[in-house]
Amino acid sequence: LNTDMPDKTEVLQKTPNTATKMLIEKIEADGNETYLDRFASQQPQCSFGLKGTCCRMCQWGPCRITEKSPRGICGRSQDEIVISNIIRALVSGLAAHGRHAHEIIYTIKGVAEGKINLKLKGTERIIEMAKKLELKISNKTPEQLAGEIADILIEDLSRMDNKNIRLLEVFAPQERKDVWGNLDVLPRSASYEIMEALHMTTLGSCTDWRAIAGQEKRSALAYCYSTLFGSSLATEILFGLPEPKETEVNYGIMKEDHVNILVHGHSPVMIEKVLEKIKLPEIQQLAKDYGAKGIVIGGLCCTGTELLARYGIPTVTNILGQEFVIGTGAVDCVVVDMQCVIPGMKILADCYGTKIITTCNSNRIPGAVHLPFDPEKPETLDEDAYTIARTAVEAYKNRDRSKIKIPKETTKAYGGWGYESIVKTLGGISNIGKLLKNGTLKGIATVVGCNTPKVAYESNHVTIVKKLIEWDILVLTTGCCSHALLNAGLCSKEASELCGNGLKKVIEEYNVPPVMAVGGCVDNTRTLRLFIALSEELGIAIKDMPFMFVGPEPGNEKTVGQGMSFLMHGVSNLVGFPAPIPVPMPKPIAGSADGEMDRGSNNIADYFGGNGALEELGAKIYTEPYPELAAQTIKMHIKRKRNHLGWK
Ligand code: MSK
Repeated sequence: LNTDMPDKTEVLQKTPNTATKMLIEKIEADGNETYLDRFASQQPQCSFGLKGTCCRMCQWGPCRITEKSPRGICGRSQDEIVISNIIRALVSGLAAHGRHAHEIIYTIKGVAEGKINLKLKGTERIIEMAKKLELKISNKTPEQLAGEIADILIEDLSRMDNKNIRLLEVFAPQERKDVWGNLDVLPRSASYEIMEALHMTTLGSCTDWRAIAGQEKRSALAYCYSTLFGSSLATEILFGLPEPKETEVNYGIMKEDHVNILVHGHSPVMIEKVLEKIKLPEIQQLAKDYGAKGIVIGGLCCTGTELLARYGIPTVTNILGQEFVIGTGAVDCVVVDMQCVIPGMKILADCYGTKIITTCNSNRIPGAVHLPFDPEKPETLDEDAYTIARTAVEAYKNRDRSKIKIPKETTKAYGGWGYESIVKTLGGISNIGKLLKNGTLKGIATVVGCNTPKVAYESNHVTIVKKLIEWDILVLTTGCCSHALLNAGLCSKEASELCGNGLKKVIEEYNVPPVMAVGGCVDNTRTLRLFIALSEELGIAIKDMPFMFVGPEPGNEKTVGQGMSFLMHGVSNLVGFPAPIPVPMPKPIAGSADGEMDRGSNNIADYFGGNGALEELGAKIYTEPYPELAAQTIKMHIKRKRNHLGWK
């Protein structure tokens, strides 16, 4: 694989994102570097790291597995090392989403107790959850109920005794609960499973890779129900249910004669307040006093998709686009909260005079202005949000006008879908079931996840999805993938011309785009809820439905848990790159050392990519880095499911 890695020239030729081509060249001409340069200087990447056969879980090592030395110093086998690396990546992602959930849930508590000056906008979700959790509803205000729900969600994050995660009990389908119960992988809480996963994989602990794989399943369920469901539902309690919005997205939404403020990260609490302050006449006037015609807000990564769903605020780009957008020289300020803010962005921000403001104590950046939000110390929230709004606008006066070049591209988008809005717009669950059964829609794929420098920027996302919609497969998307698809115009009704006849009919009849952007990375739960509801409606287990999870360009450790969450529900995965899950690879890694194994661990590769997972969960992981072949694999998978059901 190392020899196949794209260089800058190939990225320029193959990326479908026309707006970034000019920026890649501009940044280079300005004498600055991006991830593309750093990626090139990292080649060839360590083949042991790529296969997960390097063990760094004690201080005797690092140990690497070869034919000459098939065990680590402590005696650990390649199977134990590979599975330990996988589970450690998964629980890092679980910790990240857990920290996200913590902030949102404690914000609900603060609002419910009258300590945080925000309103709970999601009454519908509060009532639904109160009923599901069997809370006494009569004579209680939505705030009281929300406070009680928050307490349950906190317990789901932190429980130490042997009880099940409550959200799993109330949202998971019975068929799956039985499967997980029989496998003995029902989790207690996010915190407990992180602790246990790290404990099992430290020096001198568990040496049975199957037991560690069991803990991985347990951790994946904690990930899914405590931190994904927890964050996503709590955000809906706080800010209301998402409603689809028509808007324009892409780099061209920024304006040279306006203050351009970008918002970035995952947890949109502080930014909610900042938006409120930006609307104040005195802040608007301040922008005019500095000579700007107005203020533009643009979204990056998952905070961006959150704001698109709630206010129709345009999104601009994703994790690997965050440097490109700084290279426009037109960004006055980026307000960041947590996760996926790469250090390279700050390096470029210093080159282009962009101010960075950090708002989360977990995400400090040297040289940035730091005004953190802490839901347990909310006293200065309004004051800090005001300072952020003012500081961002003031940055406009220092802009170096000689370095500005904004791509012209803007793209129509119809994004911001949620579970309820999808079901309602498509005529109800039973109607969606009918569309699937009669073949108008051949299947549903959730295509999600980060970008990877291992392919030309955004190329795998866009190539795969164009094929899927041509074959009448409805696509739901989140996170950085959704930015690629939004900017490529695939989340607009105009993309109907690229669709097969069935999907075209659905677009016309129900006024929906072929690709529905359903939020940030935690909002994959919206897709999961749709899969669960459809399976219950049709009386068919999810594992037998024509669904697939697709992660073409995995990056963050959080992506391991995303795929595993769907796998646990019986939804097969198609991932673009094997590491750190060493499923059977299309070809050996080039540049491997003499005597090095072609695959990290045959046992684990065979388990996840073969009969092991299939027999236990009814699903498996396919790996395919080449997008045309990946699309074919998805098509064949969906076709097999339909044939099995006797659907044409
Ligand atoms: S932001 S986790 S790079 S999707 Fe959610 Fe994008 Fe992946 Fe971060």
